[in-house]
Amino acid sequence: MYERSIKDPAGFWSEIADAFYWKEKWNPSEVCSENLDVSKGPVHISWFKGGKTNICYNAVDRNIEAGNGDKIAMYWEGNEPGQDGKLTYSELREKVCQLANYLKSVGVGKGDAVVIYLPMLLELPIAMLACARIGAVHSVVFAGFSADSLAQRIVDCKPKLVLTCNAVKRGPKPILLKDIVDAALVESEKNGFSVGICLTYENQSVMKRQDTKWQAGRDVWWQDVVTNFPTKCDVEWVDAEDPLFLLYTSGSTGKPKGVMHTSGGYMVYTATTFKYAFDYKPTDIYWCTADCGWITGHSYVTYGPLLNGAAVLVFEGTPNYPDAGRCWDIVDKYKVSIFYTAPTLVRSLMRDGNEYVTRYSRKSLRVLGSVGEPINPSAWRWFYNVVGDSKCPISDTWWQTETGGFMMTPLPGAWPQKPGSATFPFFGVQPVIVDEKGQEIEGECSGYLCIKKSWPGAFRTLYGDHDRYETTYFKPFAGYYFTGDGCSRDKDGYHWLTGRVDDVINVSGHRIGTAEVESALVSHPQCAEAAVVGVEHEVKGQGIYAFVTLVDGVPYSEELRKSLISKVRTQIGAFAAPDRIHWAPGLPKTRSGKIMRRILRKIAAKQLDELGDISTLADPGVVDQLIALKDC
Ligand code: 6R9
Repeated sequence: MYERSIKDPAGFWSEIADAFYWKEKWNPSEVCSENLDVSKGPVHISWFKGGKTNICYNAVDRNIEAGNGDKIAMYWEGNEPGQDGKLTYSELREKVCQLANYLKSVGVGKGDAVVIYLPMLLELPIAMLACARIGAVHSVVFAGFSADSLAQRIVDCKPKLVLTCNAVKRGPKPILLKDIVDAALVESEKNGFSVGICLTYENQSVMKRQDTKWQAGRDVWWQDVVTNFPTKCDVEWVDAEDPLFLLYTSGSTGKPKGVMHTSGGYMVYTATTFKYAFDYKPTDIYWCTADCGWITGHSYVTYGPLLNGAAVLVFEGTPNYPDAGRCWDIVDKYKVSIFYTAPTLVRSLMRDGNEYVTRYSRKSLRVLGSVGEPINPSAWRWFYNVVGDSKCPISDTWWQTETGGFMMTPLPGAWPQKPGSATFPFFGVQPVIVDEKGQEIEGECSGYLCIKKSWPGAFRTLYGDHDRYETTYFKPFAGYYFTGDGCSRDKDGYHWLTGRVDDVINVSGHRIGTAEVESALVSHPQCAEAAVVGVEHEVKGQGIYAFVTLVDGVPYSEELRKSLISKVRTQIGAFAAPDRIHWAPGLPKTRSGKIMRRILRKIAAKQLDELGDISTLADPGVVDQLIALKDC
């Protein structure tokens, strides 16, 4: 199949796409059209041009029409054990239609943006599907982002409406989401954009409506309006290349990038990757621990599985609440057969000991999956031997927000695995490893990972900034999509991802731009300058290590350290809080003023005998000062 997908991509993908419902078929001569080479004109990618479809119809209605209306589409397990729910495909369609009808009634239509800031309630995938049904463009913002980050995204995509809920509990801790949204709406208004409607779901088990701050005229209770609408709603047929969603992700500059995915290619790609990479069978119960606020939750909690008619488990809580056995308790409760998670979760549960795992049967498990960062071989082995009882293959799926779906992954049982390797490319994907000059290198090697040719799930642009799209992804190596990752290939042709080669750090599988953290730190009135690097972290993969130069005369203090960290929490979100602040009287800079991060990374990693050549620094003395202050 792989060979065919490369030799005849149009034929290969057309046959697969034929299994979906298209209101109008695509133009057979335009299955794929692309230019990835900036020297030949603007970069563009399109798939199934001329086709008209709807991903919500294919993910929901098509399953009902196939006779599976009574099959469970989604199970919901709440934060507290014992709190649960479920929806059949028919019930899911009713909920989606009611919300879609409400959205239409307030003037949301095709092409309009809707921002969704919700925790993992079923209302989150329902909201995504409702937007897709009427051709609106959803932009889900992970509900761990701060008010400032939410405001920045709102100002960029100018939604007709924001969807949220009043409060949520994460573990033992209540979080007042609506307060965060209120602050974000004030902030976006200051920046010239005001949101007309804030549709708020009353999460009654956590907070009653009378306790929720309210702005009459703007705020509307979900339960008051949505349930009054009809449970049927016509589908808006959209062009294959119409936008489906925007998802903001971090880049190497401070401003997040609005990654844009379109409808047709994304639909075909997420469905196909899901089916093969997890060896999906209709009897499976599938659980992906990702939040819908990230791409994994878009492609592999919502669209990919539902497009296959799967039963998906949505989990609101955290893996160690009430204790470290929660995941396996859930696996047994629902008889989960496919379990897809991140290395950071594996490492953190591994630390808590085997007892929490072996206490549960886990006998329903069949396939395991990993995503977000390279999985280190010791975590891989623990996942395989202890969690999977040495019988479940692990699909180590390498991909990105930009790629829409899996790019490299083992196919369970199809070829021998190597712990820590994402193995080989998925159908239609042609990875190449290039050197600094952009020359492809063959055989056993390591270098920069690029992709030759497009694939249906590829992102089509960065919202409102096609120039940045070309500059970031297509200019570094002419003619290729540049992933931002380093990669090596071994003698058997297996691929080993070695992490980001740009200024992006990967903390617990979350991408964070060093520039974003730096700009949050320097917005502190007592911070003169900051430089952030990633440092190895036992559980999170990478931790955030910040070198901070204070304004002249300000003394170092514990209080100041805390207030710098809290600045990052409020500007980005708690998940981006630095693990270490290292006071820096000065930063190592070249004579042209460029910070030499290479040196900072070595200092952070305590590899002081590997600092390399520091003679090109404007003031080599700063290195000794930094080392002297390492324990401050
Ligand atoms: C899906 C997702 C993308 C970056 C990517 C890479 C890292 C993801 C990986 C992996 C090694 C894997 N990454 N999966 N590295 N092995 N299986 O995580 O998207 O948030 O955009 O992050 O994550 O560095 O470039 P996103």
